[in-house]
Amino acid sequence: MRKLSYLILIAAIGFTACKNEKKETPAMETEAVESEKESAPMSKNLSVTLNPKSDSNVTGNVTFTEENGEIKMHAMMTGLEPGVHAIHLHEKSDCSAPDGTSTGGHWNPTNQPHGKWGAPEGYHKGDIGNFTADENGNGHVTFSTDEWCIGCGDETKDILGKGIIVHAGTDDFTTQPTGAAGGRVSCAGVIQ
Ligand SMILES: [Cu+2]
Ligand SMILES: [Zn+2]
Repeated sequence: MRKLSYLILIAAIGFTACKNEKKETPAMETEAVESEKESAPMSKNLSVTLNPKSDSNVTGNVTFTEENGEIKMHAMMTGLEPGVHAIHLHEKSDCSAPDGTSTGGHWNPTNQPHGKWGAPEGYHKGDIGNFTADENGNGHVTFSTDEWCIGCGDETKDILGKGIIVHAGTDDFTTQPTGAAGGRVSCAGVIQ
């Protein structure tokens, strides 16, 4: 009888230990997955709002998505004058000035001349280019590149902390260093 209860005791200890072990393992796995999510925040997906500048009515939304080392930008705007407008990344995310000049000049971390994106003579990393607003004042831009990143820390690629500016006029791709695109009618900071 004593021998039997001893066996039961061992069995009970064994069972408890086993149960604890089983409980702990999935709990630790869950924790690991959660901390992985935290260390890679929503940095691969960013959506920002364009606000009117220079007494315009131009509003909009710009999304950036990073996938396999490529950034896709999609901008949608309303309230534009029908016709061709420039859109650039400028060097600062500060949209506080009524005319948008607080964003500084074009984002140009590689010290290149202003130009058309991909031009052999050079171009700024912010030289997205021109788009056309329709007769209702709506415009949209899709743009993709592997020369940008979202939050990678490489100052020649990282768009975080930059500003998006929509211009009243057209980028001529030759006037230095602005493209003579006219006033700044809408602004967004590229911030999380
Ligand atoms: Cu600009
Ligand atoms: Zn430029």
